[in-house]
Amino acid sequence: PAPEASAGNAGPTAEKKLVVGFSQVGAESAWRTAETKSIRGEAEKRGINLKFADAQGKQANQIMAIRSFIAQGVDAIVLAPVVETGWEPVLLEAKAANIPVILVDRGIKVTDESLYTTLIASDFVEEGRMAADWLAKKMGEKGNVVELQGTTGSAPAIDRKKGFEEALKKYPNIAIVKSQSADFSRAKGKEVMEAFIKSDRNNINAVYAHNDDMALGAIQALDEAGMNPGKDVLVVSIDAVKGAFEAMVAGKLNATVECNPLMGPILYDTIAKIRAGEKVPKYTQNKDQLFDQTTAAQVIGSREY
Ligand code: GZL
Repeated sequence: PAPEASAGNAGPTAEKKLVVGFSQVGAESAWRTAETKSIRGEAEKRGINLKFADAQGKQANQIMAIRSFIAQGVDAIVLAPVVETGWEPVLLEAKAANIPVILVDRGIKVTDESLYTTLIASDFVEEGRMAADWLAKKMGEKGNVVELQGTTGSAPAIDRKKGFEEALKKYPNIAIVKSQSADFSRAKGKEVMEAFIKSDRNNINAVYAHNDDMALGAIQALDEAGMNPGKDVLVVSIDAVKGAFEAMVAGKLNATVECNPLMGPILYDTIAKIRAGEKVPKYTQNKDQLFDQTTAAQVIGSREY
């Protein structure tokens, strides 16, 4: 059958459409949804043929998607890796097929760094440090913190924990008394917080959540237990999604560190440079900043995600 008429194949003179395969982690949080929207929306805007695969949080699905992109002979592969390890075999196949791999939002651990061209992501260790320093001051540099970790084995969960603990070394009277993964999801954040409350409600002065979705779940649990989140129990998290600003305006969340998900434009600019044979840095850091209740009300209207 004749190829369907579309702007992409207006005839032999038209430039061939760029074809990009994107293996996305899943749809576990508002941040993730915003990232997907940015990457898909920008492809649309630029007339790029984006093949999108949602892995529902499973590395095996991401590996299958990458294999399929290789079989289709895409021009570039974009990967938001759910965990840090286990990528060598499939990335060797992409390298053998001479298809550049661009990592977005999370890094990986590989011995051979040539297995990916570049990483565009925030510095999660720095985010953890920022959250800890802000919380320590707010707590008067003393008290007990419970921690809701992100997805086990993921770069953000490992590094946000690392940065938080590193900064807490300056505050010997603050202790992390409980720490457990709630997989970056609101529902699990509520569940794990309920368990923390059940086991030791009188020894919780603050909550550190690796993302806003888990923090919002924890706030729900604290509210239901009558524990006055944002006042009697401080809550600090990371991402700075719209829901976090709403919770700060309501006085239930105390602060959130922005981790920008709007990767679309910088991603396709980077792919264009790679295809033009330009040198791109191995790592491009997205800049982050902390927001708290002092500015939440005037900033919320301008938030893009
Ligand atoms: C950070 C990203 C994390 C977000 C979470 O770059 O990988 O995963 O902080 C998301 O909200 O689930």
